[in-house]
Amino acid sequence: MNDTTEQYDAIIIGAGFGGLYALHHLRDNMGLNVRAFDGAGGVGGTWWYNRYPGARVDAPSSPFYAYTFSQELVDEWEWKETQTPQAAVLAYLQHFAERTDLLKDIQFETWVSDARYNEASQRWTISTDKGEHASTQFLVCAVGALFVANMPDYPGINDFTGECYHTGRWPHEEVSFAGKRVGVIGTGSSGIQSIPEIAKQAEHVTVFQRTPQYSLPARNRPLSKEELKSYREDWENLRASMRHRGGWPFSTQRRRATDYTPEQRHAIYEELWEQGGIHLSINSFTGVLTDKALNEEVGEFVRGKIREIVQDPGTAAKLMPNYYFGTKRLILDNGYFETYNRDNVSLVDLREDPIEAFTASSIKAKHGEHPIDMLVLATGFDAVSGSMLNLNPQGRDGVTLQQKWADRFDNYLGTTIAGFPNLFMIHGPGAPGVFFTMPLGGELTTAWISECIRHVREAGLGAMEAQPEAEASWDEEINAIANGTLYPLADSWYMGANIPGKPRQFLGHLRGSQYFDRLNEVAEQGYEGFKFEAASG
Ligand code: N01
Repeated sequence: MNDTTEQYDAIIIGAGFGGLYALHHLRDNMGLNVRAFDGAGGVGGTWWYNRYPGARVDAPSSPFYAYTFSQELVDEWEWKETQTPQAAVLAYLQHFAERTDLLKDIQFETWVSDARYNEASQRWTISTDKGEHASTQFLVCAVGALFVANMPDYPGINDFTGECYHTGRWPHEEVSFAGKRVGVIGTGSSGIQSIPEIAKQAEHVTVFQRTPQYSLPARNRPLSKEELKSYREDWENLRASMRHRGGWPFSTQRRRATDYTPEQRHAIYEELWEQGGIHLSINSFTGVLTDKALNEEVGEFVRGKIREIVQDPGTAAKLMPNYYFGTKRLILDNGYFETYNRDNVSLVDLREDPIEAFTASSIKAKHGEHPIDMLVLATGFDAVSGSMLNLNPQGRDGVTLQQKWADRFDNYLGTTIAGFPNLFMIHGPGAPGVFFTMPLGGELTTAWISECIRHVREAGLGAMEAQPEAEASWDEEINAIANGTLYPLADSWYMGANIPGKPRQFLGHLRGSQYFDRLNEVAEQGYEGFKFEAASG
Protein backbone atom coordinates (compact mmCIF):
# COMPACT_ATOMS: atom_id res chain seq x y z
CA MET A 1 0.00 0.00 0.00
CA ASN A 2 1.30 3.49 -0.76
CA ASP A 3 0.04 6.85 0.47
CA THR A 4 -2.82 7.04 -2.02
CA THR A 5 -6.16 6.04 -0.54
CA GLU A 6 -6.64 2.36 -1.35
CA GLN A 7 -10.26 1.17 -1.44
CA TYR A 8 -11.42 -2.00 0.32
CA ASP A 9 -14.71 -3.64 1.14
CA ALA A 10 -13.42 -4.53 4.60
CA ILE A 11 -10.36 -3.71 6.68
CA ILE A 12 -9.47 -5.93 9.60
CA ILE A 13 -7.32 -4.67 12.42
CA GLY A 14 -5.47 -7.47 14.18
CA ALA A 15 -3.99 -10.78 13.02
CA GLY A 16 -4.67 -12.98 16.03
CA PHE A 17 -7.17 -15.84 16.12
CA GLY A 18 -10.13 -13.52 15.47
CA GLY A 19 -8.57 -11.34 12.76
CA LEU A 20 -7.06 -14.22 10.79
CA TYR A 21 -10.33 -16.08 10.64
CA ALA A 22 -12.18 -12.89 9.68
CA LEU A 23 -9.72 -12.31 6.83
CA HIS A 24 -10.12 -15.88 5.60
CA HIS A 25 -13.91 -15.87 5.81
CA LEU A 26 -14.59 -12.41 4.39
CA ARG A 27 -12.07 -12.82 1.59
CA ASP A 28 -12.42 -16.49 0.62
CA ASN A 29 -16.03 -17.30 1.50
CA MET A 30 -17.63 -13.89 0.91
CA GLY A 31 -15.43 -12.79 -1.99
CA LEU A 32 -14.72 -9.37 -0.50
CA ASN A 33 -11.69 -7.22 -1.16
CA VAL A 34 -10.06 -7.26 2.29
CA ARG A 35 -6.85 -6.00 3.88
CA ALA A 36 -5.59 -6.69 7.40
CA PHE A 37 -3.14 -4.70 9.50
CA ASP A 38 -1.19 -5.66 12.59
CA GLY A 39 1.50 -3.83 14.52
CA ALA A 40 3.33 -7.08 15.29
CA GLY A 41 5.95 -8.68 13.08
CA GLY A 42 3.84 -11.77 12.40
CA VAL A 43 0.56 -13.53 13.04
CA GLY A 44 -0.63 -14.47 16.51
CA GLY A 45 -1.98 -11.38 18.28
CA THR A 46 -1.93 -12.24 21.98
CA TRP A 47 0.19 -15.29 21.17
CA TRP A 48 2.75 -13.15 19.37
CA TYR A 49 3.35 -11.02 22.45
CA ASN A 50 2.76 -13.35 25.43
CA ARG A 51 5.81 -15.54 25.03
CA TYR A 52 7.03 -15.45 28.63
CA PRO A 53 8.44 -18.68 30.10
CA GLY A 54 5.67 -21.10 30.99
CA ALA A 55 3.02 -19.40 28.78
CA ARG A 56 0.29 -21.88 27.96
CA VAL A 57 -3.40 -21.84 27.17
CA ASP A 58 -4.99 -21.46 30.59
CA ALA A 59 -8.03 -23.57 29.76
CA PRO A 60 -8.65 -27.12 28.54
CA SER A 61 -6.91 -26.73 25.23
CA SER A 62 -5.77 -29.34 22.75
CA PRO A 63 -7.44 -29.71 20.32
CA PHE A 64 -10.32 -27.45 21.39
CA TYR A 65 -8.48 -24.15 21.68
CA ALA A 66 -8.18 -23.99 17.88
CA TYR A 67 -10.30 -23.32 14.82
CA THR A 68 -13.19 -25.72 14.63
CA PHE A 69 -14.67 -25.04 11.17
CA SER A 70 -12.43 -27.25 9.05
CA GLN A 71 -12.21 -31.02 9.46
CA GLU A 72 -9.09 -30.94 7.26
CA LEU A 73 -7.37 -28.54 9.60
CA VAL A 74 -8.36 -30.64 12.59
CA ASP A 75 -7.02 -33.75 10.86
CA GLU A 76 -3.69 -32.33 9.81
CA TRP A 77 -2.55 -30.53 12.96
CA GLU A 78 -0.75 -32.66 15.56
CA TRP A 79 -1.41 -31.27 19.04
CA LYS A 80 1.09 -32.77 21.44
CA GLU A 81 0.07 -31.81 24.98
CA THR A 82 -3.23 -31.38 26.76
CA GLN A 83 -2.32 -27.82 27.80
CA THR A 84 -0.90 -26.23 24.68
CA PRO A 85 2.27 -24.12 25.09
CA GLN A 86 2.48 -20.68 23.47
CA ALA A 87 4.98 -21.72 20.78
CA ALA A 88 2.64 -24.47 19.57
CA VAL A 89 -0.32 -22.08 19.34
CA LEU A 90 1.79 -19.62 17.37
CA ALA A 91 3.05 -22.37 15.02
CA TYR A 92 -0.55 -23.47 14.45
CA LEU A 93 -1.66 -19.94 13.54
CA GLN A 94 1.29 -19.56 11.17
CA HIS A 95 0.29 -22.86 9.54
CA PHE A 96 -3.30 -21.69 9.19
CA ALA A 97 -2.21 -18.39 7.64
CA GLU A 98 0.05 -20.19 5.15
CA ARG A 99 -2.40 -22.92 4.14
CA THR A 100 -5.11 -20.31 3.48
CA ASP A 101 -2.65 -17.92 1.81
CA LEU A 102 -3.52 -15.07 4.16
CA LEU A 103 -0.08 -13.53 4.53
CA LYS A 104 -0.18 -11.64 1.24
CA ASP A 105 -3.16 -9.64 2.49
CA ILE A 106 -1.79 -8.72 5.92
CA GLN A 107 0.42 -5.73 6.45
CA PHE A 108 2.57 -6.42 9.53
CA GLU A 109 4.58 -3.97 11.64
CA THR A 110 1.93 -1.40 10.78
CA TRP A 111 -0.16 0.30 13.43
CA VAL A 112 -3.48 1.75 12.49
CA SER A 113 -3.02 5.16 14.07
CA ASP A 114 -6.32 6.72 13.07
CA ALA A 115 -9.77 5.51 11.96
CA ARG A 116 -12.53 7.98 10.99
CA TYR A 117 -16.03 7.53 9.69
CA ASN A 118 -17.11 9.76 6.84
CA GLU A 119 -20.89 10.26 6.97
CA ALA A 120 -21.15 11.46 3.39
CA SER A 121 -19.35 8.51 1.83
CA GLN A 122 -20.50 6.03 4.54
CA ARG A 123 -16.95 4.72 4.66
CA TRP A 124 -14.12 4.52 7.11
CA THR A 125 -10.69 5.97 6.39
CA ILE A 126 -7.78 4.53 8.29
CA SER A 127 -4.28 5.95 8.53
CA THR A 128 -1.20 4.04 9.58
CA ASP A 129 1.99 4.93 11.40
CA LYS A 130 3.72 4.55 8.02
CA GLY A 131 1.78 7.55 6.69
CA GLU A 132 -0.53 5.42 4.55
CA HIS A 133 -4.28 5.78 4.15
CA ALA A 134 -6.99 3.36 3.10
CA SER A 135 -10.75 3.55 2.74
CA THR A 136 -13.19 0.78 3.55
CA GLN A 137 -16.92 0.29 3.82
CA PHE A 138 -16.60 -2.02 6.84
CA LEU A 139 -14.10 -1.89 9.66
CA VAL A 140 -13.61 -5.09 11.67
CA CYS A 141 -11.71 -4.56 14.93
CA ALA A 142 -10.08 -7.78 16.09
CA VAL A 143 -7.74 -5.82 18.32
CA GLY A 144 -7.48 -8.29 21.19
CA ALA A 145 -9.17 -8.54 24.57
CA LEU A 146 -5.85 -8.80 26.40
CA PHE A 147 -3.47 -6.47 24.64
CA VAL A 148 -2.89 -3.11 26.33
CA ALA A 149 -0.32 -3.79 29.05
CA ASN A 150 -1.06 -2.52 32.55
CA MET A 151 2.14 -0.79 33.71
CA PRO A 152 2.25 0.02 37.44
CA ASP A 153 3.43 3.52 38.27
CA TYR A 154 5.24 3.04 41.58
CA PRO A 155 7.40 6.00 42.63
CA GLY A 156 10.82 5.70 41.04
CA ILE A 157 9.98 2.66 38.88
CA ASN A 158 11.62 4.36 35.90
CA ASP A 159 14.83 4.77 37.92
CA PHE A 160 15.29 0.99 38.03
CA THR A 161 18.28 0.26 35.79
CA GLY A 162 18.13 -3.54 35.61
CA GLU A 163 16.37 -5.57 32.92
CA CYS A 164 12.61 -5.08 32.95
CA TYR A 165 9.98 -7.09 31.08
CA HIS A 166 6.20 -7.13 30.98
CA THR A 167 4.85 -10.65 30.44
CA GLY A 168 2.46 -9.31 27.78
CA ARG A 169 5.36 -7.77 25.80
CA TRP A 170 7.95 -10.51 26.23
CA PRO A 171 10.99 -10.18 23.92
CA HIS A 172 11.64 -12.67 21.12
CA GLU A 173 15.24 -13.17 22.23
CA GLU A 174 15.82 -15.64 25.02
CA VAL A 175 15.87 -14.03 28.46
CA SER A 176 18.33 -15.61 30.89
CA PHE A 177 17.52 -15.57 34.59
CA ALA A 178 20.66 -17.48 35.55
CA GLY A 179 22.46 -16.00 38.53
CA LYS A 180 19.96 -13.15 38.79
CA ARG A 181 17.76 -11.84 41.56
CA VAL A 182 14.38 -11.46 39.93
CA GLY A 183 11.43 -9.50 41.30
CA VAL A 184 8.04 -10.54 39.91
CA ILE A 185 5.04 -8.26 40.46
CA GLY A 186 1.67 -9.88 39.85
CA THR A 187 0.15 -13.29 40.48
CA GLY A 188 -2.52 -13.67 37.79
CA SER A 189 -2.25 -16.35 35.09
CA SER A 190 0.92 -14.83 33.64
CA GLY A 191 2.72 -14.57 37.01
CA ILE A 192 1.58 -18.01 38.15
CA GLN A 193 2.65 -19.62 34.88
CA SER A 194 6.02 -17.90 34.73
CA ILE A 195 7.17 -17.92 38.39
CA PRO A 196 7.91 -21.71 38.54
CA GLU A 197 9.92 -21.48 35.30
CA ILE A 198 11.88 -18.40 36.40
CA ALA A 199 12.62 -20.02 39.77
CA LYS A 200 14.27 -23.00 38.06
CA GLN A 201 17.05 -20.72 36.75
CA ALA A 202 17.24 -17.61 38.90
CA GLU A 203 19.48 -17.12 41.91
CA HIS A 204 16.47 -15.77 43.78
CA VAL A 205 12.87 -14.87 42.94
CA THR A 206 10.92 -12.42 45.08
CA VAL A 207 7.21 -12.46 44.30
CA PHE A 208 5.24 -9.30 45.09
CA GLN A 209 1.62 -10.36 45.52
CA ARG A 210 -1.34 -8.00 45.78
CA THR A 211 -4.13 -10.60 45.76
CA PRO A 212 -3.62 -14.31 46.53
CA GLN A 213 -5.22 -16.44 43.82
CA TYR A 214 -7.10 -19.66 43.40
CA SER A 215 -5.04 -21.81 41.07
CA LEU A 216 -5.78 -25.40 40.12
CA PRO A 217 -3.31 -28.02 38.94
CA ALA A 218 -3.31 -28.11 35.11
CA ARG A 219 -2.14 -31.76 35.08
CA ASN A 220 -0.64 -31.14 31.69
CA ARG A 221 0.36 -34.36 29.93
CA PRO A 222 1.11 -35.63 26.44
CA LEU A 223 -1.99 -35.99 24.27
CA SER A 224 -2.00 -39.55 22.99
CA LYS A 225 -2.41 -40.39 19.32
CA GLU A 226 -5.50 -42.41 20.24
CA GLU A 227 -7.14 -39.44 21.97
CA LEU A 228 -6.41 -37.16 19.03
CA LYS A 229 -7.74 -39.79 16.61
CA SER A 230 -10.97 -40.16 18.56
CA TYR A 231 -11.44 -36.38 18.70
CA ARG A 232 -10.92 -36.15 14.94
CA GLU A 233 -13.38 -38.94 14.22
CA ASP A 234 -16.04 -37.33 16.37
CA TRP A 235 -15.25 -33.74 15.42
CA GLU A 236 -18.64 -32.78 14.07
CA ASN A 237 -20.35 -33.77 17.34
CA LEU A 238 -17.66 -32.21 19.48
CA ARG A 239 -17.96 -28.96 17.58
CA ALA A 240 -21.72 -28.94 18.09
CA SER A 241 -21.22 -29.63 21.81
CA MET A 242 -18.78 -26.75 22.10
CA ARG A 243 -21.25 -24.41 20.43
CA HIS A 244 -24.06 -25.44 22.79
CA ARG A 245 -22.18 -26.07 26.03
CA GLY A 246 -20.46 -22.78 26.67
CA GLY A 247 -17.45 -23.35 24.45
CA TRP A 248 -16.13 -26.68 25.71
CA PRO A 249 -17.28 -30.13 24.63
CA PHE A 250 -17.31 -31.61 28.13
CA SER A 251 -20.54 -32.56 29.74
CA THR A 252 -20.89 -30.68 33.00
CA GLN A 253 -22.34 -32.37 36.05
CA ARG A 254 -25.74 -31.10 37.06
CA ARG A 255 -25.66 -32.56 40.59
CA ARG A 256 -27.10 -30.65 43.53
CA ALA A 257 -24.83 -30.12 46.51
CA THR A 258 -27.70 -30.68 48.95
CA ASP A 259 -28.09 -34.28 47.72
CA TYR A 260 -24.67 -35.10 49.22
CA THR A 261 -23.21 -35.08 52.70
CA PRO A 262 -20.27 -32.75 53.41
CA GLU A 263 -17.98 -35.82 53.40
CA GLN A 264 -19.30 -36.95 50.03
CA ARG A 265 -18.86 -33.46 48.61
CA HIS A 266 -15.32 -33.34 49.90
CA ALA A 267 -14.57 -36.67 48.20
CA ILE A 268 -15.92 -35.23 44.93
CA TYR A 269 -13.70 -32.14 45.27
CA GLU A 270 -10.69 -34.43 45.86
CA GLU A 271 -11.45 -36.43 42.75
CA LEU A 272 -11.85 -33.30 40.60
CA TRP A 273 -8.66 -31.78 42.02
CA GLU A 274 -6.83 -34.95 40.99
CA GLN A 275 -8.34 -34.74 37.49
CA GLY A 276 -7.02 -31.19 37.32
CA GLY A 277 -7.87 -28.43 34.88
CA ILE A 278 -11.15 -26.61 35.36
CA HIS A 279 -13.08 -29.71 36.47
CA LEU A 280 -13.35 -28.55 40.07
CA SER A 281 -15.11 -25.45 38.83
CA ILE A 282 -17.42 -26.88 36.15
CA ASN A 283 -18.02 -30.43 37.34
CA SER A 284 -18.53 -30.25 41.08
CA PHE A 285 -22.05 -28.95 41.73
CA THR A 286 -24.46 -26.53 40.13
CA GLY A 287 -24.42 -23.14 41.77
CA VAL A 288 -20.73 -22.84 42.65
CA LEU A 289 -20.73 -19.37 41.10
CA THR A 290 -24.09 -18.29 42.47
CA ASP A 291 -24.39 -19.81 45.95
CA LYS A 292 -22.17 -18.10 48.50
CA ALA A 293 -22.10 -20.98 50.99
CA LEU A 294 -21.29 -23.60 48.35
CA ASN A 295 -18.69 -21.32 46.80
CA GLU A 296 -17.10 -20.79 50.21
CA GLU A 297 -16.91 -24.57 50.70
CA VAL A 298 -15.05 -25.02 47.39
CA GLY A 299 -12.81 -22.06 48.19
CA GLU A 300 -11.97 -23.57 51.58
CA PHE A 301 -11.15 -26.87 49.88
CA VAL A 302 -8.59 -25.10 47.65
CA ARG A 303 -7.18 -23.19 50.63
CA GLY A 304 -6.73 -26.55 52.34
CA LYS A 305 -4.76 -27.80 49.33
CA ILE A 306 -2.52 -24.73 49.47
CA ARG A 307 -1.89 -25.38 53.20
CA GLU A 308 -0.99 -29.00 52.38
CA ILE A 309 1.41 -28.07 49.56
CA VAL A 310 3.22 -25.05 50.99
CA GLN A 311 5.52 -26.17 53.81
CA ASP A 312 6.13 -22.84 55.52
CA PRO A 313 2.90 -21.89 57.37
CA GLY A 314 3.70 -18.16 57.20
CA THR A 315 4.05 -18.30 53.40
CA ALA A 316 0.95 -20.49 53.12
CA ALA A 317 -1.05 -17.94 55.14
CA LYS A 318 -0.08 -15.18 52.69
CA LEU A 319 -1.23 -17.35 49.76
CA MET A 320 -4.80 -17.84 51.03
CA PRO A 321 -7.31 -16.38 48.56
CA ASN A 322 -10.17 -14.57 50.25
CA TYR A 323 -12.58 -13.71 47.46
CA TYR A 324 -15.29 -15.93 45.98
CA PHE A 325 -13.79 -18.93 44.20
CA GLY A 326 -13.77 -18.57 40.39
CA THR A 327 -14.90 -14.93 40.32
CA LYS A 328 -11.48 -13.85 39.11
CA ARG A 329 -10.13 -15.85 36.17
CA LEU A 330 -9.32 -19.35 37.40
CA ILE A 331 -5.70 -20.20 36.87
CA LEU A 332 -4.26 -23.56 35.83
CA ASP A 333 -0.72 -24.05 37.04
CA ASN A 334 2.16 -26.43 36.73
CA GLY A 335 3.67 -26.49 40.22
CA TYR A 336 2.99 -22.91 41.33
CA PHE A 337 2.36 -23.47 45.04
CA GLU A 338 5.16 -26.08 45.19
CA THR A 339 7.56 -23.37 43.99
CA TYR A 340 7.29 -21.67 47.40
CA ASN A 341 9.02 -24.71 48.93
CA ARG A 342 12.22 -23.81 47.08
CA ASP A 343 14.97 -22.01 49.01
CA ASN A 344 15.36 -19.42 46.25
CA VAL A 345 11.76 -18.14 46.30
CA SER A 346 10.22 -15.66 48.72
CA LEU A 347 6.88 -13.92 48.88
CA VAL A 348 6.04 -10.34 49.79
CA ASP A 349 2.40 -9.74 50.69
CA LEU A 350 1.69 -6.23 49.40
CA ARG A 351 -1.43 -5.93 51.55
CA GLU A 352 0.70 -5.75 54.71
CA ASP A 353 4.02 -4.76 53.16
CA PRO A 354 3.27 -2.40 50.25
CA ILE A 355 5.84 -1.22 47.74
CA GLU A 356 6.89 2.33 48.59
CA ALA A 357 9.48 3.07 45.94
CA PHE A 358 12.00 1.72 43.45
CA THR A 359 15.69 2.50 43.37
CA ALA A 360 18.17 1.75 40.57
CA SER A 361 18.64 -1.77 41.93
CA SER A 362 15.93 -2.56 44.44
CA ILE A 363 12.29 -2.47 45.46
CA LYS A 364 11.67 -0.74 48.77
CA ALA A 365 8.65 -2.15 50.57
CA LYS A 366 7.31 -0.86 53.88
CA HIS A 367 9.09 -3.56 55.91
CA GLY A 368 12.28 -4.00 53.93
CA GLU A 369 14.31 -3.45 50.80
CA HIS A 370 14.65 -6.17 48.13
CA PRO A 371 17.71 -5.93 45.86
CA ILE A 372 16.89 -7.14 42.34
CA ASP A 373 18.71 -7.42 39.02
CA MET A 374 15.60 -7.98 36.94
CA LEU A 375 11.97 -6.92 37.18
CA VAL A 376 9.17 -8.98 35.65
CA LEU A 377 5.83 -7.17 35.49
CA ALA A 378 3.07 -9.77 35.33
CA THR A 379 0.57 -7.01 35.96
CA GLY A 380 -1.96 -7.85 33.28
CA PHE A 381 -3.91 -5.72 30.86
CA ASP A 382 -6.40 -2.94 30.43
CA ALA A 383 -8.62 -5.78 29.32
CA VAL A 384 -11.37 -5.94 26.70
CA SER A 385 -12.09 -2.22 26.30
CA GLY A 386 -8.43 -1.09 26.40
CA SER A 387 -7.44 -2.01 22.87
CA MET A 388 -10.56 -0.42 21.32
CA LEU A 389 -9.86 2.76 23.32
CA ASN A 390 -6.28 2.61 22.14
CA LEU A 391 -7.48 2.54 18.53
CA ASN A 392 -9.95 5.32 19.42
CA PRO A 393 -12.01 5.37 16.21
CA GLN A 394 -13.87 8.58 15.42
CA GLY A 395 -17.51 7.94 14.56
CA ARG A 396 -20.53 10.02 13.61
CA ASP A 397 -20.41 13.77 14.39
CA GLY A 398 -16.68 13.57 15.11
CA VAL A 399 -17.28 11.76 18.43
CA THR A 400 -14.37 9.53 19.39
CA LEU A 401 -14.69 6.24 21.21
CA GLN A 402 -12.78 7.67 24.16
CA GLN A 403 -15.52 10.30 24.47
CA LYS A 404 -18.32 7.80 24.02
CA TRP A 405 -16.84 5.34 26.52
CA ALA A 406 -15.69 7.86 29.14
CA ASP A 407 -18.10 6.49 31.78
CA ARG A 408 -19.45 3.21 30.37
CA PHE A 409 -18.52 0.81 27.57
CA ASP A 410 -21.88 1.01 25.80
CA ASN A 411 -22.28 -1.45 22.94
CA TYR A 412 -24.91 -3.57 21.28
CA LEU A 413 -24.47 -7.35 21.15
CA GLY A 414 -20.78 -6.99 22.03
CA THR A 415 -20.10 -6.36 18.34
CA THR A 416 -21.37 -2.88 17.43
CA ILE A 417 -21.49 0.63 18.88
CA ALA A 418 -24.11 3.34 18.34
CA GLY A 419 -22.51 6.27 16.55
CA PHE A 420 -19.98 4.03 14.82
CA PRO A 421 -21.74 2.73 11.69
CA ASN A 422 -20.29 -0.22 9.78
CA LEU A 423 -17.79 -0.92 12.56
CA PHE A 424 -17.71 -4.38 14.15
CA MET A 425 -15.78 -5.75 17.11
CA ILE A 426 -14.65 -9.32 17.70
CA HIS A 427 -14.40 -10.10 21.44
CA GLY A 428 -15.37 -6.56 22.45
CA PRO A 429 -17.09 -5.53 25.71
CA GLY A 430 -20.46 -7.26 26.00
CA ALA A 431 -19.33 -10.35 24.08
CA PRO A 432 -18.46 -13.68 25.77
CA GLY A 433 -14.71 -13.30 25.09
CA VAL A 434 -12.83 -15.45 27.61
CA PHE A 435 -16.10 -16.96 28.91
CA PHE A 436 -16.27 -19.07 25.75
CA THR A 437 -13.55 -20.75 23.67
CA MET A 438 -12.08 -17.70 21.96
CA PRO A 439 -11.21 -19.27 18.57
CA LEU A 440 -14.72 -20.70 18.18
CA GLY A 441 -16.21 -17.48 19.52
CA GLY A 442 -14.29 -15.59 16.81
CA GLU A 443 -15.61 -17.94 14.12
CA LEU A 444 -19.22 -17.52 15.24
CA THR A 445 -18.93 -13.77 15.62
CA THR A 446 -17.35 -13.46 12.17
CA ALA A 447 -20.13 -15.55 10.66
CA TRP A 448 -22.67 -13.14 12.13
CA ILE A 449 -20.73 -10.04 11.03
CA SER A 450 -20.41 -11.41 7.51
CA GLU A 451 -24.19 -11.89 7.33
CA CYS A 452 -24.64 -8.25 8.39
CA ILE A 453 -22.30 -7.22 5.60
CA ARG A 454 -24.11 -9.43 3.12
CA HIS A 455 -27.43 -7.92 4.20
CA VAL A 456 -26.19 -4.34 3.70
CA ARG A 457 -24.59 -5.07 0.34
CA GLU A 458 -27.34 -7.22 -1.14
CA ALA A 459 -30.00 -4.70 -0.19
CA GLY A 460 -27.94 -1.92 -1.76
CA LEU A 461 -27.72 -0.14 1.60
CA GLY A 462 -24.90 2.13 2.69
CA ALA A 463 -24.64 1.73 6.45
CA MET A 464 -25.81 -0.23 9.44
CA GLU A 465 -25.73 1.24 12.93
CA ALA A 466 -26.74 0.10 16.40
CA GLN A 467 -29.27 2.31 18.16
CA PRO A 468 -28.70 3.81 21.65
CA GLU A 469 -31.93 2.24 23.00
CA ALA A 470 -30.67 -1.18 21.86
CA GLU A 471 -27.41 -0.54 23.71
CA ALA A 472 -29.31 0.31 26.88
CA SER A 473 -31.40 -2.85 26.79
CA TRP A 474 -28.34 -4.96 25.93
CA ASP A 475 -26.58 -3.50 28.95
CA GLU A 476 -29.53 -4.53 31.12
CA GLU A 477 -29.63 -7.98 29.57
CA ILE A 478 -26.00 -8.85 30.19
CA ASN A 479 -25.92 -7.25 33.62
CA ALA A 480 -28.95 -9.23 34.69
CA ILE A 481 -26.98 -12.40 33.89
CA ALA A 482 -23.83 -11.21 35.66
CA ASN A 483 -25.78 -9.94 38.69
CA GLY A 484 -27.28 -13.37 39.16
CA THR A 485 -23.77 -14.63 39.94
CA LEU A 486 -20.97 -13.82 42.36
CA TYR A 487 -18.71 -12.41 39.60
CA PRO A 488 -19.52 -8.71 40.19
CA LEU A 489 -18.36 -9.00 43.81
CA ALA A 490 -14.71 -9.52 42.86
CA ASP A 491 -12.17 -6.83 42.06
CA SER A 492 -11.22 -8.53 38.81
CA TRP A 493 -10.23 -7.44 35.34
CA TYR A 494 -13.66 -8.75 34.29
CA MET A 495 -15.01 -5.78 36.27
CA GLY A 496 -12.31 -3.34 35.12
CA ALA A 497 -11.16 -3.19 38.75
CA ASN A 498 -7.48 -3.83 38.00
CA ILE A 499 -7.02 -0.45 36.28
CA PRO A 500 -7.11 2.66 38.48
CA GLY A 501 -9.97 4.93 37.41
CA LYS A 502 -11.54 2.48 34.94
CA PRO A 503 -15.36 2.45 35.07
CA ARG A 504 -16.57 -0.56 37.06
CA GLN A 505 -18.66 -2.64 34.67
CA PHE A 506 -18.87 -6.34 33.98
CA LEU A 507 -17.12 -6.68 30.62
CA GLY A 508 -18.39 -9.97 29.28
CA HIS A 509 -21.41 -12.09 28.48
CA LEU A 510 -21.44 -15.08 30.80
CA ARG A 511 -23.55 -17.41 28.70
CA GLY A 512 -21.74 -17.89 25.44
CA SER A 513 -24.10 -20.39 23.83
CA GLN A 514 -27.12 -18.26 24.67
CA TYR A 515 -25.25 -15.22 23.34
CA PHE A 516 -24.73 -16.78 19.90
CA ASP A 517 -28.39 -17.82 19.81
CA ARG A 518 -29.25 -14.22 20.57
CA LEU A 519 -27.11 -12.92 17.68
CA ASN A 520 -28.95 -15.24 15.30
CA GLU A 521 -32.31 -14.23 16.71
CA VAL A 522 -31.54 -10.53 16.10
CA ALA A 523 -30.60 -11.30 12.48
CA GLU A 524 -33.70 -13.43 11.96
CA GLN A 525 -35.88 -10.63 13.29
CA GLY A 526 -34.60 -8.25 10.64
CA TYR A 527 -31.75 -6.85 12.71
CA GLU A 528 -33.77 -5.52 15.57
CA GLY A 529 -31.98 -2.64 17.29
CA PHE A 530 -30.17 -1.48 14.15
CA LYS A 531 -30.85 1.39 11.82
CA PHE A 532 -30.00 1.03 8.13
CA GLU A 533 -29.23 3.89 5.78
CA ALA A 534 -29.73 3.95 2.03
CA ALA A 535 -26.48 4.06 0.10
CA SER A 536 -25.34 7.63 -0.43
CA GLY A 537 -24.48 6.88 -4.01
O1 N01 B 1 -3.13 -10.49 34.36
P1 N01 B 1 -4.10 -10.43 35.65
P2 N01 B 1 -2.47 -11.77 33.69
N1 N01 B 1 0.86 -3.67 41.98
O2 N01 B 1 -4.77 -9.12 35.56
C1 N01 B 1 -1.37 -7.68 39.87
C2 N01 B 1 -5.30 -14.39 30.16
N2 N01 B 1 -4.11 -15.17 30.08
O3 N01 B 1 -1.58 -11.27 32.60
O4 N01 B 1 -5.25 -9.38 41.51
C3 N01 B 1 0.88 -4.96 42.33
O5 N01 B 1 -4.90 -11.63 35.78
C4 N01 B 1 -2.78 -8.12 40.00
O6 N01 B 1 -3.22 -8.00 41.34
P3 N01 B 1 -4.81 -7.96 41.66
C5 N01 B 1 -6.20 -14.91 31.24
O7 N01 B 1 -7.52 -14.79 30.84
C6 N01 B 1 -4.12 -16.21 29.28
O8 N01 B 1 -1.88 -12.65 34.67
O9 N01 B 1 -5.43 -7.05 40.63
N3 N01 B 1 0.24 -5.92 41.67
C7 N01 B 1 -2.67 -9.57 39.54
O10 N01 B 1 -2.12 -10.38 40.53
C8 N01 B 1 -5.87 -14.01 32.37
O11 N01 B 1 -6.88 -13.88 33.31
C9 N01 B 1 -3.03 -16.96 29.19
O12 N01 B 1 -4.86 -7.42 43.03
C10 N01 B 1 -0.47 -5.54 40.61
C11 N01 B 1 -1.64 -9.45 38.41
O13 N01 B 1 -0.89 -8.27 38.66
C12 N01 B 1 -5.58 -12.71 31.65
O14 N01 B 1 -4.91 -13.09 30.48
C13 N01 B 1 -1.92 -16.72 29.93
C14 N01 B 1 -0.54 -4.20 40.17
C15 N01 B 1 -2.28 -9.33 37.07
O15 N01 B 1 -3.07 -10.45 36.84
C16 N01 B 1 -4.71 -11.76 32.40
O16 N01 B 1 -3.68 -12.49 33.05
C17 N01 B 1 -1.91 -15.65 30.74
C18 N01 B 1 0.16 -3.25 40.93
N4 N01 B 1 0.15 -1.95 40.58
C19 N01 B 1 -3.00 -14.86 30.79
N5 N01 B 1 -1.32 -4.16 39.08
C20 N01 B 1 -3.02 -18.03 28.27
O17 N01 B 1 -4.01 -18.60 27.96
C21 N01 B 1 -1.71 -5.42 38.84
N6 N01 B 1 -1.20 -6.25 39.77
C22 N01 B 1 -1.68 -18.31 27.77
